[in-house]
Amino acid sequence: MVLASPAFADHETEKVSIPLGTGTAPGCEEGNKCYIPYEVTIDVGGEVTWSNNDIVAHSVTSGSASDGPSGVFDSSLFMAGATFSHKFEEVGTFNYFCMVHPWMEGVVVIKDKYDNNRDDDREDNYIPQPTPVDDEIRELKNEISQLKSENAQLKADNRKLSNNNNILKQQLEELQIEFDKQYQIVLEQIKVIYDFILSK
Ligand SMILES: [Cu+2]
Repeated sequence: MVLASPAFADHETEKVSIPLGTGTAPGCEEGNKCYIPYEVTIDVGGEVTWSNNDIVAHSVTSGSASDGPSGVFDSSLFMAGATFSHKFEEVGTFNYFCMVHPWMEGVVVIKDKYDNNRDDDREDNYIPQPTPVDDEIRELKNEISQLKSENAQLKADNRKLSNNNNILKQQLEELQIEFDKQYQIVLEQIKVIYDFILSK
């Protein structure tokens, strides 16, 4: 079976730029801007090309400034305006740095390629599937976010109820005051009538 997928072709090459000013002084390492992009991911067999867009020579050397060269690839010094390419034949994560400017660091990630020409039973064809644990975690996360939104709704309802309660209390107090006022008026009227009867 041949599955033509142009998506795979997109993962075979990557370009990395060494921007202007990276070699002048440290600073590009803040925000990982010494090699741009800082990290590239391609399929096994793919090629990464670095362009030196700075005005001084740099290197692209596998390893790290602290541990030294790992020996997987090394451009050695290449000049301003020049490029260096390396083809990656093994899966892995390859850190690299510049031999002359140790603050310059980058990463190349080489991924297994889903190659349809291989036998189906090859381990290389393995595509990770979500495990039951992943599903469970996703379900729990959904449940948590649902509970959170329910809780927020309950809080809002509670606030509304307590507001309504305060309004009702105030209305009741006003009614009580009005009632007392009317009661006093009626009492006064009764007293007037009583006095009148007594005076006869
Ligand atoms: Cu450099």
